[in-house]
Amino acid sequence: MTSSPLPETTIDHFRRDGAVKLSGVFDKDWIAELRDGIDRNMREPGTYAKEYTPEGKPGYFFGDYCNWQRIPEYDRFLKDSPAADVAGQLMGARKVVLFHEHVLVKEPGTEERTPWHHDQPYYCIEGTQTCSLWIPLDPVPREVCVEFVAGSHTWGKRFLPTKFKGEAYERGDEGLEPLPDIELQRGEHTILGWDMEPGDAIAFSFLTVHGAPGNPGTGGNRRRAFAARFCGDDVVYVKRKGEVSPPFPDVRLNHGDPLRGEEFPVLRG
Ligand SMILES: O=C(O)CCC(=O)C(=O)O
Repeated sequence: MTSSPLPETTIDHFRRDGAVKLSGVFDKDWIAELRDGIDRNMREPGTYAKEYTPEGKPGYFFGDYCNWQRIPEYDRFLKDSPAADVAGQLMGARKVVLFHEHVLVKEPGTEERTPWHHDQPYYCIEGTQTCSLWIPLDPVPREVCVEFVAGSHTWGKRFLPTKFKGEAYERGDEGLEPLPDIELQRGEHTILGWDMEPGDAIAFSFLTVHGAPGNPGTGGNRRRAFAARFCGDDVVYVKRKGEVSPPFPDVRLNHGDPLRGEEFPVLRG
């Protein structure tokens, strides 16, 4: 589905800051579709599902990805909602390819942070036209929202990945450096985050440094989020020396190939 043209200022802010809030881009039917999909996903977790909350701790932090081929609600959303068109406009891309979807649920009382990180160094892709849409399915106040370091996608840096449980990857790719302590340096950066309602989304580049607090769950609020990840014209598949996530074990592309095939459907262009 095509979306209305985004305001020029929204596109400019996405490119300048590496993250921008999009207000009211998905109607209530698409939000209901994704909520149904997450219900199904949590009832029937996939091969990669993770529970990040340690035994005995309050709340529940659940993550899973690469399930769109078996969860019809995700498949419909990714192919038929305005998401791919929105991402294409932001990236300035003619072609929009689905990379994958990622679900992150923090139930009320969850204490675990999502550590500060950026995504591209552990993704099996390279290129500049990248866009994740972080789509909350519950009201998310600013203090619970994912946060972004404005402009960090232009730092020209590649940071060592950190798993969501906080530990480093076993084998990082070559040439990666440790991420500075963003929490300690908060005052030195412009940190972006927003009050979010269902229907809103945050678009961000795969290189933008981001992290998220836990979810105290004031008023019993869940924090269900669906992240849809898209690539544009200049993105290619790469074989990394380090560990990648998602692993995509069945992909048979060569280093430098455009993304295509069953795992990476072309959604536009
Ligand atoms: O939802 C979260 O806690 C983190 C989101 C995130 O890291 C991502 O979508 O890349």
